[in-house]
Amino acid sequence: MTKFDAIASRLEGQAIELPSWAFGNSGTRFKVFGQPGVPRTVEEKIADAAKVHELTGLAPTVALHIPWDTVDDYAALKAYANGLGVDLGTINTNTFQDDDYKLGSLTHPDAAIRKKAVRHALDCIEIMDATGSRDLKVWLADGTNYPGQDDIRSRQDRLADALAEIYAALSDDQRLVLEYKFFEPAFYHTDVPDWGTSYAHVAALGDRAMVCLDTGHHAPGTNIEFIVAQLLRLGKLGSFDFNSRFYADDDLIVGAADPFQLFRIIVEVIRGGGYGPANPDGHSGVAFMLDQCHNIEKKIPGQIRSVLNVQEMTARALLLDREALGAAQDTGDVLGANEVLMDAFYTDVRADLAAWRESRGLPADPMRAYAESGYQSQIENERVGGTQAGWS
Ligand code: PSV
Ligand code: MN
Ligand code: MN
Repeated sequence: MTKFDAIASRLEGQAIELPSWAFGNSGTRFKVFGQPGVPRTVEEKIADAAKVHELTGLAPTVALHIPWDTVDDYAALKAYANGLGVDLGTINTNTFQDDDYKLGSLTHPDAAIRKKAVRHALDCIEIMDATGSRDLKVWLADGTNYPGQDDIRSRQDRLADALAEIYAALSDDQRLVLEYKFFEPAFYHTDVPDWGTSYAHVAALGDRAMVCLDTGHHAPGTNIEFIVAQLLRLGKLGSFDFNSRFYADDDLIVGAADPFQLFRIIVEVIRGGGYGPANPDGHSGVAFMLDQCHNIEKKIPGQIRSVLNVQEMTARALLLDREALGAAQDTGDVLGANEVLMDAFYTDVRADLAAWRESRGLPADPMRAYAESGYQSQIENERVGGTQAGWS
């Protein structure tokens, strides 16, 4: 049995949730580039996500962002997704694109605006009831631009009260994941800037509140795998928004900027027991999601490449010889321990993965299979007037 054969079964069932918004047109504040064939409806976004799953077997669920993905009948949307072989996943709240939220949403100084933002989250929970989604993801653009603009301490208190109201509306099998980000769109301070603040809030809420770690939301040089290790140790790592970045919140293809960092993160996820399906109680099992935009490359191959990158680094992380690593660590063999880790990282698993995919009835090379499938030209011919992703 090869080393790869020994870990192959652990790749079975790996699931990476796709963001509906990755399929729409996107860009920066300088320019949104339109692409032919982009989805015009939520259903078309789901169809594109289903294509990624069909070719990779890695992406069984699609996250929705509300109100970007608003429909009349969410149960019908779920049935539509199921018909294409995928399901609906995390419901993302959006309290950042309404004039009322200029000074904040859940932290706003005006109670009426806070009430409106809480109402939005409660509406999202109703959507979760219809879609059967487990996770409500809350990311807030709340913050201030200038010192003294608002009382940063009071904002924490308002946030705690609002989150408690939202959390109380969840059913036993639903979770709240609170995403942090240290800057943008607010530039002086944000109200949930770091994992510690997110942790403080979710710990106060209860067992079904967890931290969401978006890999693009840290200061350059931050040791993200350390945060992963700590949150798993505390039982509070709920989910990832994966993407990669060179400078800011670039939302590039995960693993593109720094595959070694992705490897190190997944090593810690496995080490901390966060890899694999959730327990029956649904309280553990870290959700892998993508939060990306494909501004200049085609969307569907961008998503295929992304899930393959995660799979590839997962395979390498699973190959880590934990016994040899532990032995080297215990004897203080600094370079020996580092070598064991690097051996796993440098293992080229691409040929093994291709053969493994084929043995499971999937294309050996999903990127090529997509290029040859004719799907891209079909959607480019059929869809005229595609919509912009909610985020640009
Ligand atoms: C904010 O930068 C963020 O990472 C949040 O997850 C939003 O929901 C998402 O981006 C929108 O793309
Ligand atoms: Mn995110
Ligand atoms: Mn982001």
